[in-house]
This record gives sequence, C-alpha cells and structure tokens, in this order.
Amino acid sequence: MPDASAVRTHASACPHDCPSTCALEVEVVDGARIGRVRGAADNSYTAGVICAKVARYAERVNNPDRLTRPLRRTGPKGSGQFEPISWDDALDIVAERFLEAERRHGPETVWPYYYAGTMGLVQRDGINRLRHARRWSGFFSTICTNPAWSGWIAGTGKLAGADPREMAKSDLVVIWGTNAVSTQVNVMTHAVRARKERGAKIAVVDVYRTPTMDQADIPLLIRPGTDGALACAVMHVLFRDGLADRAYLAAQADDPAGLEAHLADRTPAWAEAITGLPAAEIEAFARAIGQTKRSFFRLGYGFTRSRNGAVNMHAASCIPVVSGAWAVEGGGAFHSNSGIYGWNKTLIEGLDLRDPAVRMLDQSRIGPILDGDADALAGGPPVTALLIQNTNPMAVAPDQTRVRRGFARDDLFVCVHEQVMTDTARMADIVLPATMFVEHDDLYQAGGNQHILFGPKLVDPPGECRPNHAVIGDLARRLGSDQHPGFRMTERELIDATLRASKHGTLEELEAARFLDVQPDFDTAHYVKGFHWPDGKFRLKPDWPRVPYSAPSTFGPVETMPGFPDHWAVTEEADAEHPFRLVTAPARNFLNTSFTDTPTGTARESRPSLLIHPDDAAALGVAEGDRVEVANRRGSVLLHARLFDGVRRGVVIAESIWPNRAHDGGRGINTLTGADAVAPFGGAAFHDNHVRVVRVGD
Ligand SMILES: Nc1nc2c(c(=O)[nH]1)N[C@H]1C(S)=C(S)[C@@H](COP(=O)(O)OP(=O)(O)OC[C@H]3O[C@@H](n4cnc5c(=O)[nH]c(N)nc54)[C@H](O)[C@@H]3O)O[C@H]1N2
Ligand SMILES: Nc1nc2c(c(=O)[nH]1)N[C@H]1C(S)=C(S)[C@@H](COP(=O)(O)OP(=O)(O)OC[C@H]3O[C@@H](n4cnc5c(=O)[nH]c(N)nc54)[C@H](O)[C@@H]3O)O[C@H]1N2
Ligand code: SF4
Ligand SMILES: [Mo]
Repeated sequence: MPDASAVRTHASACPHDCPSTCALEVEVVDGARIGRVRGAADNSYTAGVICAKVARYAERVNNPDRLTRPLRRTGPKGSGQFEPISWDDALDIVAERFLEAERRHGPETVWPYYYAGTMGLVQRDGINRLRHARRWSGFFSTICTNPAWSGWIAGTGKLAGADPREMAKSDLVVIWGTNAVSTQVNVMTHAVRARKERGAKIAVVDVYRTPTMDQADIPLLIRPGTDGALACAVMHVLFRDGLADRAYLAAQADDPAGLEAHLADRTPAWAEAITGLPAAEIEAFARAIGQTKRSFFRLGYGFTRSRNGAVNMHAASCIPVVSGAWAVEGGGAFHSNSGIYGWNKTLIEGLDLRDPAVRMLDQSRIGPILDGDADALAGGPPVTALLIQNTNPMAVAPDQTRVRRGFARDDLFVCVHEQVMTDTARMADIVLPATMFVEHDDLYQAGGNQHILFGPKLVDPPGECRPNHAVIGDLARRLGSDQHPGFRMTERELIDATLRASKHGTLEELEAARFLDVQPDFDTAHYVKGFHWPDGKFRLKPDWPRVPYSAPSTFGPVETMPGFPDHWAVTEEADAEHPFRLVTAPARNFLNTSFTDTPTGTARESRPSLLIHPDDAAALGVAEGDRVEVANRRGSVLLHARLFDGVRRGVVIAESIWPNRAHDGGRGINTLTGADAVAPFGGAAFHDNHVRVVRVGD
C-alpha cells in the first residue's frame, strides 16, 4: 500500500496579479491535493518569503464555494438561481448566442473581457487569439498600469529600471506610493536587508500610516494626489543647496537648466501648502537624498491612481536623475521590468490574425460602454455579448452604478468562466468552472523582478473544471474558427514554442532550472550609455501625447498636461458638499477581490470599513464602529467607521475590495470611483474621489 501521507514538493510560480511573482514550492499530498506553499529560498528575489494569503493556498483550492460544474441561469439576472448543465450544452449555448449577436450587430458586438486573475501568459492572453480570429471588439486594458507605466516611460523611454535586488546595496530606500508590506512583501526583504547590513534608512511616501510606513525611518504622510508637488520641492532643494549632480544632468538629461528655472518657486513652503507635509520634513527628506548617491527609488502603482497620476510618477522618477543616483549600484529607480522580456506572443495571442481596423474598447469604461455611451463605444455597435475570464468587473471596475445597470440589460448575453461565484458570475447567463494554477500549466514573467517561471499542473481539478486554454479552443471549434495552430497545441507546446521564439531557451531547460534570471547588465539597467531615446537623454520635459506607449489613442485632458514636473491640479478636490478625499487602497488579506472567499482572509479583514481621523469623526458625531454612508454624485456606500490617527484630516481610507454582498446595502466601494479616463493613455483614478460622510446609525 502507498504511504497514506506521501508528500512531494514541486516548483511552481504564484499566478496572482502581484509585482512579486514569487517562485513557489508547493507540497502535493498523495499526488491529489496541495499542502503547504512556501517561497523558494534559492530564488534571489523571492528569497524564501511569500505572503500569508498564498502560504495558505490550500484554503482557496479546497474552497467549498468553488465552482465545479457549468451552470445556466434559471432566475432573473443576479438572482443567483442557476442549474447545472453539461459542458457540451453550455458551450453550444455560448457559441449560438455569440453567432446570433454577430448576425444582428456585426462581430464587434462581442467583447472578450479578461484581466490578470491569472498572470500566466497562456491562460490569460489566449482569449485574444479567439478575438482576432472572430474580429470581436478589442480590449484596451487600462485598469491597473497605464498611468504608472506611461509616467515612467515618459522619462526613461522604457519600462525597465535598476535591479530591484540592488535595494539591499542602497543607503536610502525610498518606497513611494506602494504599501509593500501588504501588496508585494518581497520589496521589504531587500529594503530591510539594506538597513540590517549597511544601516540604510527607509523612507515611505503614502497617504496613510500603512504597515509599510510603520517600518519607515523617514515617514512622509502627504495628501492624496500631491506627489508631484513633493517631488518638485525635493528637486528645488537639491538645486538650491548644490546637491544636484550637474555633470550627470548635462550628460544624461534633456533640459536641466529649464528644469532648474521652472523649480525656482517650487519651494518646500509651496509644497507644504499642497501636500500638508511640513516644509522641514521636505527639507530633511531632500537632504537625505542629496547626501548619498546610493538612494534607490522603488516607485509603486498606488500614487498613480489619481487623475494626475502619470505626471506624479514622472515627477518622482526625475529625482534620481537630478541627484545622479542612477550612476551607482544601489542607486536609481525601479517601477517595473515588464519591458525587458521581449516576448513573441504570436502563437498565444494569434497576432498574425489581428486586424488593426477593429475597434478597441477601454476596460475601465465598461460602465459607460454597457450603458450605451456612444463615445465609450467608439462609434461602433452596442456590446450585446461578453466573454469574461480572470476578472470581476461587477466589483473592481469604477462607476459601479453604470456597470450594474449595464450587466442588468436584458439584451446582453454574458458568459463568465470563473473559479468561484463572484459578483460578476452571479450576473452571468452561463457560468463555466475554471481550474486554479496548480491544476494547469503556464508560463509567468515577473513585473517586479527579472524572472521567467514555469508553473506546472500538479493536481487534478475538482469536478469538471477546465483551464482557460481548453475553453477558448472548445469555443473556437464550435465557431468554426480553430484554424490557427495555437488552438491545436497543448499549453506545454505553446509555452515551449513561445520560449524559443522569444530566445529564452526551451520548456525543458526552464523546467530543469525552475526559473530563469534575465536581469539586464548594470550598464543597460542603469542607462549608463543613455536613456531609451534616440539622443539618450532622460526627458525632464516629456512630450506627453508622443510618449511611446501602445494605445489606440490618447485619453483624458492631455492638452493641459504640464511639461516639466509639477503639481497638476486636476484631482477631484474636496468641496463644501464633499469635504473628504477617499482613497480605496488594497487590503492586506485580499488581492483585489481574490481571497475574499477564504475564511481566514475575511476574518482578518473583519468587515468593510472607513478609516477616519478621530477629530473628523468627532466633528461628525461618529463613534468607533458606527455605520456611515459615504456618498458622492456617483452613488453611495455603507461602511463602518474605524477611528485612526494615521491619516490626515479630511482624508478617509476604505481598504478594498470587498464583494458587493459584504456591504450593507449590497453596493461595493467602486460605486464611488469614477470611470473618466486618466491622461495620457487611460486608467482609473481609484484613489482620487471626493465624498461626504454621514452617520446613519448601526
Ligand atoms: N494584499 C494585496 N496585495 C496586492 C493587491 C491587493 O489588492 N491586496 N493588489 C495587487 C495589484 S493588482 C497591484 S496593481 C499591486 C498594487 O500595489 P501598490 O503599488 O502597492 O499600489 P496600490 O495598491 O494601488 O496602493 C498602494 C498605496 O498607495 C497609497 N496611495 C494612494 N494614493 C496615493 C497618493 O496620492 N500618493 C501616495 N504617495 N500614495 C498613495 C495607498 O494609500 C496605498 O498604501 O498590488 C498587488 N498586490
Ligand atoms: N476601489 C478599487 N478598485 C480597484 C483597485 C483599487 O485599488 N481600488 N485596484 C484595481 C487594480 S490595480 C486591478 S489590477 C483590478 C483587478 O481586478 P480583477 O482583475 O478583477 O481582480 P480580482 O478581483 O482578483 O478577480 C480576478 C478573478 O479571476 C479569477 N481567476 C483567477 N485565475 C483564473 C483562471 O485561471 N481562469 C479563470 N477563468 N479565472 C481565474 C479569480 O477567481 C478572480 O475572481 O482591480 C482594480 N480595482
Ligand atoms: S507576495 Fe505576491 S507573488 Fe508572492 S505569493 Fe503573495 S501574491 Fe503571490
Ligand atoms: Mo493591479
């Protein structure tokens, strides 16, 4: 008889939408179910550390609420009334409804809608192959990265930076606009190593006292959307006090004299009025930067989720150019390495089938799009059919009032392929059960480091769950569109071919090595021979509409974007009717809405809450635990007050994203956020909202 508790450990990769993309070691018990999950100790970035939510992944895989059979809706939309049906019947219905919609409105009426619930290149991006084969509407993904990425590329010209492991060799680690302890714990591993081994200081810029700021030597608590002002004042001090590296600037930047003149009146006192941060703290921060070339700027996503987010990212990224920190090891800046991999995704995405004339629809504007807004529909037909994988727009997309109205439309057919019964799956006509990462093969790249990883199928899925790749292939066959070779290959064949076509070796080699470190050399990563522009000069003064970012067009008020770094005053400011600024920052135990289905995660987060300064609460007559209505013109949400002095007066924080049903009243936090596009290339300003707060009893 086999050993009743045989445990084997296998290499894998975390599939979640997190910059860390940890190298994992997954225990498999009896060849049938997963046990403990650990971080790979010999991966130089993961360094044996992963977050608590993935360490207890067995809880998510064995979740009693997991979807295991295809379902057909039997009650009204959103009622949660479904009946199980066979895969064949479910796929037949989906194919018939898509063909019927195409016949009535043309192929652009079908909108494949997907995101990064899995970051695997095959399971996430394969949906595009079917989209291109059918000429369905394109998906311009904006919800997460666009303001951050375009803001970074505006200066450097490329989405890549100094090796994030160099943080350990820094004397000053500046963690800016990311709550790394909660959202990408490995940043802390390397930052804390610098403090232990070299006595480095850690500075943290945020809008509330996060667990990351709790660890800071230099905490910098600013008002939301004012990072550009802080960056300007820091650079003002560097120039004023002779701490700017003029030789570096002359060699490596476009217009240092213009920047210096522009910053002449961007003083710490000017920035204090905007940021709320005392001028003395700004001076001290600037001196700390000016005193060492080994200052490393780890720039996150959070501070770019404002209407001026791209400008703020660019402004922060200018500081190490002015101080010359880029020139040394342990200095410079990092945001994302997504630009280093050079993938050839032709097979995975069917790029050889792509027709550039097909319209692109903006992911973040799904509310206006489903609500029939002509501008959001780019002049094309209404969207009457959705195929959704790896995302939960009924909770995560902005302007939920319109998203809900859209999903409730009788003339809209919705197929959702999901692992659990999300708010979006509840609105579907057909729900298909999906595998989790340990149940299928995939290939991963790390945005927040420099590794390529393979995550193999380790166990069989429960019930009838199928991987995305299988479902896309099944639908292609039913629609008569499976001629592309990508539909006829297994995941492993696609991965091997993609690695080869991208000059990253073979699958066999990757499996043997477990992960590949593709870090560019020092000179490349630090732009020693010039930034990624024809003249090699960092752009202190970007030409925003022409920033090299792949987008169907510009979005938002591009014309009024400032040239040099500045405080661009386009945020949704407080006013008499809406005296508070609301930030909807990520909760530690959830990942967007993923893990809201695990008992430990939900227990640790307690309930949907509003962090509010005790003096503000007192002025409103609100006590700890009181129920409050938080509202603006887009809608209202019920939360429970938590008194917290780690936030500036006039700023409130709702850690997110809870499912709608977790809220009294059933309306989630994105009822309050706007779907107006962030300049220059779209995105959602999740942390840029004005609201009023009213006590409504308990
Ligand atoms: N536990 C957990 N981990 C996650 C996620 C999650 O939801 N939960 N989400 C994942 C995803 S999809 C992503 S993209 C990453 C994002 O990870 P991050 O880069 O950390 O970005 P955000 O999550 O948006 O917000 C991070 C911080 O930005 C702060 N912030 C908001 N507005 C401003 C501002 O104007 N200025 C400054 N300086 N700070 C501001 C917030 O208070 C918050 O502490 O995390 C991933 N990891
Ligand atoms: N208020 C507010 N809203 C936000 C944010 C915020 O900070 N505040 N952050 C925004 C950001 S940064 C992002 S990236 C978006 C993210 O939003 P989403 O991409 O919608 O992220 P999740 O809510 O985690 O939903 C992912 C879903 O994919 C499913 N899934 C995972 N793997 C697979 C698979 O292999 N196959 C299939 N079929 N399904 C799978 C999971 O079960 C999960 O339900 O949310 C945005 N919304
Ligand atoms: S830190 Fe991020 S990448 Fe690492 S295990 Fe947790 S969610 Fe996954
Ligand atoms: Mo994200």
